[in-house]
Amino acid sequence: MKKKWWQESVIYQIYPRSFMDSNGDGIGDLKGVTQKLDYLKDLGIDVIWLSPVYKSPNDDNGYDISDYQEIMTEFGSMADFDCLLEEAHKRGLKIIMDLVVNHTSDEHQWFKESCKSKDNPYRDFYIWKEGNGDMPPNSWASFFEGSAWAHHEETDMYYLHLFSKKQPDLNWDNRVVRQKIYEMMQWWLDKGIDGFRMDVINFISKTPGFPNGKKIEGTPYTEKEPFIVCGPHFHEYLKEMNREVLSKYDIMTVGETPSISVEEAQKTTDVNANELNMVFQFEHMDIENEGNSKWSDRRFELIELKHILSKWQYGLNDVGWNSLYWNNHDHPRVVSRFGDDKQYWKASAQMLATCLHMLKGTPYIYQGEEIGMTNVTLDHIDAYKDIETLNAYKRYTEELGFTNEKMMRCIYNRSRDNARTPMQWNAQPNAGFSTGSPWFDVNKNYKEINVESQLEDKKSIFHYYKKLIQLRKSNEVIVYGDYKLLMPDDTNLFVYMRSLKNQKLLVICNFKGESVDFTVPEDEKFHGEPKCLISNYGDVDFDVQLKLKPYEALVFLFD
Ligand code: ISL
Ligand code: CA
Repeated sequence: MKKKWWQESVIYQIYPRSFMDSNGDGIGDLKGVTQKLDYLKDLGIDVIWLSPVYKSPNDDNGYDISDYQEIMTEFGSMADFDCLLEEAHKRGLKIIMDLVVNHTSDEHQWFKESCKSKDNPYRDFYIWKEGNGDMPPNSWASFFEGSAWAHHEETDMYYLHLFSKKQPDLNWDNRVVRQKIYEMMQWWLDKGIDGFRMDVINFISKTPGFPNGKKIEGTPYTEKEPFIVCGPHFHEYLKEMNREVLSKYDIMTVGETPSISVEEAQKTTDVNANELNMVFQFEHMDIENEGNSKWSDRRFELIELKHILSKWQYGLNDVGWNSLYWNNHDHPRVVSRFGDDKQYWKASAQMLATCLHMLKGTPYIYQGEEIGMTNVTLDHIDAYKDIETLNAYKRYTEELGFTNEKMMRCIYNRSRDNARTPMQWNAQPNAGFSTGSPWFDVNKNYKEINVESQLEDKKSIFHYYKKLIQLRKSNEVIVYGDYKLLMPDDTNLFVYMRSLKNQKLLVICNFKGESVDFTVPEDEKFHGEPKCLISNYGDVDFDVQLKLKPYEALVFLFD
């Protein structure tokens, strides 16, 4: 396979609302991002993924878009965007945009027209159905709780919204809708942006007839996934989009694809398929789920994590390409989730970074991950902001018998708000994020965890990430080497190998807050001079037997 720039890149995700506020109104903005470009350049990343910055009533923090070609007022102006893009490009940084086209906001002009009458030319832009007597057309639940169908009084029909009521699903089976979306994409690409992250792109094609799935225990709803995930025209529409838009530019694309299988991911990211470059799979993000529900207070098990990640490493080794991520704006902070945000905060954050960046694929860093930002535990549900969290609290405590204590534990474990507290820049008030009153309180630990202090400390998490990124630039085996899991049954260590031509990389990660013994598996032979490429407690000489310190990570190169 021909080498691609996006395979050798590291991506940094910015959630603009919480990144940097330049004008003191408490909301992060585009000028704030521009101010921090030198910081990102110093970190060494290649590409910025901007979460949505378009005009939006913010029912779901910008994932509900009312105009794809305008900037959200709080974030600035189109001139600010152009300036950001120009300044990024000057520094050799690329920018990819979030493309949210499974749905729009209900305040989008198309939807407003669509509501006017059954014969409005925009009616068919959305998914309208007659009710079932007094009931919605089927018994699918929205991802944000309640029925996935909203009743529209004036025309006495229902529209589909897989997410909030204010996020009606577009009808991709309408050729005009697809054409409008492609034109809009082209408009952004002609401005010079470098690609797209495509929000729930594998939900765009729904099974006709909208059948009910299996009943979901303890709820009035039935499963919808079999009828919305990678539906009948999913690949056809992506190929069309690729042919008409993507293939005309040197860009990168990553699809956000919840519930995707390895087989579907292969079909989507195979270079010969001409669809997308890579996808975000979700299996390791769902690892603590209780049945169908993410609301659990369980901790993950390493064996399972290794199994999932290895399945994806093997599955996309020859066909397709992996995106590697530990967190984003929808998931808890990784150091709290898979590491230890107390005693071994630094070591575990560095170990996790090592474990991810040495896998095969394109690594993503979510803002604040590079300084080990942690989850939050807010005292009361009223302090939370995220629509998913608030709706789930209501349903689980009122209908499903969870006590307040139990649900708050689940929220501490899984809420999207864990990732949405403002970026911690320094020890000044509001962590230097804003001179005003932040839209969401900063994490109380900002005096201990912030960018300024880590820039000064050469042994910080920040400097460790910087080194990991540099290693990738100078060792092909990190980008292109084949993956092999070693010691699959070990409950403490995640050990794997990467190999390319004569080179071998041995990656040993201790996921336990205790010392653990390691012995090279007997059937693995390592030839050549071993060199310790990176480690989080100081360099170690290679030996067939080693004692790993708590959360220690070691990477040896055999050349
Ligand atoms: O966040 C989730 C689990 O807690 C997912 O169900 C999430 O809603 C799903 O991964 C889709 O996410 C994307 O689309 C949503 C938006 O709310 C998310 O922020 C976005 O990343 C609707 O646009
Ligand atoms: Ca602002």
